[in-house]
Amino acid sequence: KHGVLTRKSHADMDGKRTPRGRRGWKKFYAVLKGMILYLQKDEYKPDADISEVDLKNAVRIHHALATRATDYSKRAHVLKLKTSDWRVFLLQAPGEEEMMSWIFRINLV
Ligand code: I3P
Repeated sequence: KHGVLTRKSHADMDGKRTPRGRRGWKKFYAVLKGMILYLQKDEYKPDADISEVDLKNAVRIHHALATRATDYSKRAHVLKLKTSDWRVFLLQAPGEEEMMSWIFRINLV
């Protein structure tokens, strides 16, 4: 599965709130492959190598949990992704259906 997702980092690996200066929203091209959600700078190219920056932004979603971000109301179609290493991301999808589809696919892994 792939598509545009806009990401906000809410908590880091230590479980603490992501500090100010790193809490901004950033748009990515998301690709879910196996147990990894790649958040890429550019559009998906099936045969292209993954750049170093894109690898750094990749999120392991094994044992992660995706839910609708019911406690976040500033933007619409936002899901909350909690990873097994205690990170928390807010991910905004382009629409409601897309958001539901990402939640379903992430939790299926
Ligand atoms: C953050 C940025 C985010 C904002 C966040 C700010 O600043 O303005 O858009 O979240 O507020 O800290 P920075 O880019 O310097 O990290 P919202 O869009 O949700 O308001 P927050 O600290 O209340 O999460």
